[in-house]
Amino acid sequence: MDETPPPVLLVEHILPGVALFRINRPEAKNALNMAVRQALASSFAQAAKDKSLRCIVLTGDENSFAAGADIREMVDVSGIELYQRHNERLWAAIADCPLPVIAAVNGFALGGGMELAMHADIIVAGQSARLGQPEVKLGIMPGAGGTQRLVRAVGKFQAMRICLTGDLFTAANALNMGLVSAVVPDDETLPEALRLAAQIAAMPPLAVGLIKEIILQGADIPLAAALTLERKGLQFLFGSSDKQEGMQAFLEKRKPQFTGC
Ligand code: CO8
Repeated sequence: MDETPPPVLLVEHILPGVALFRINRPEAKNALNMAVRQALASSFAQAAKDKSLRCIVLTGDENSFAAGADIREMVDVSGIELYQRHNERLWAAIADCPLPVIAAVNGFALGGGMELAMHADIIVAGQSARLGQPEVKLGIMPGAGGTQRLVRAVGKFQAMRICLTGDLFTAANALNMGLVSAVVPDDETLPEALRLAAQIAAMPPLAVGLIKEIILQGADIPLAAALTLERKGLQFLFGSSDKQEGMQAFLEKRKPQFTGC
């Protein structure tokens, strides 16, 4: 009998230019143990080098996107051990991914799971999704952007409420706060994420890459510098074949054929 455990992350090239990463620990609500984090880091790093890819969709299952870091695995970890693990290097592989990432969130996105979703560029949530940063209830605090990405996304007063109470909130609340991009019926979450991914995958890749890079970089620097960055990105794209093709196709009333050059 085959005793090999199932992979904790399923990777599939599901549509032309689109990879689907599916966290696969249903027995633990997709809690992020070290194996999942390492698999995520190496899959994102690999995808970043794959010239055939244009977009990544990241998901869990119908019950849970990810219920946070694995508490069983953390309970006996000391502060020094945690420091020496340098988990930030694993998260960096996701944060630094040059391809657009769409999170399709059904069920729980808690703690490290919500932080993982916040690494994405677009979040599509199912109407029954429950999000939250419950770390405070465990005597700890968020450590992968759950205070910092969150405050930048929703502002001080919502971020404080979420992190200080640890209360879970609904997808509709998240949409009101600007924390997710769309809320859809639960069975539409992945299809909608894939539809967006296919749409983005058909766009000129240089423009897509620069838009992602400049929105993210620009958000953390003074406005004047960010606007310069934006202008330089636009000027750079004016030198691309895809700019010529996009504009020519519009004028000739035909579909553009982008090549990524
Ligand atoms: N870690 C480990 N196992 C988990 C986790 C988790 N985060 N969440 C759920 N599970 C397991 C349960 O222990 C249970 O296992 P078993 O069947 O063996 O008892 C199984 O999944 C099913 O869970 P429940 O029976 O609890 O299912 P419910 O539907 O009743 O509840 C909840 C689902 C609400 C998701 C509930 O399980 C829960 O509250 N989970 C914990 C959520 C949480 O606190 N997340 C934050 C964790 S801390 C964090 O993410 C930041 C860490 C900082 C970095 C540390 C690096 C090492």
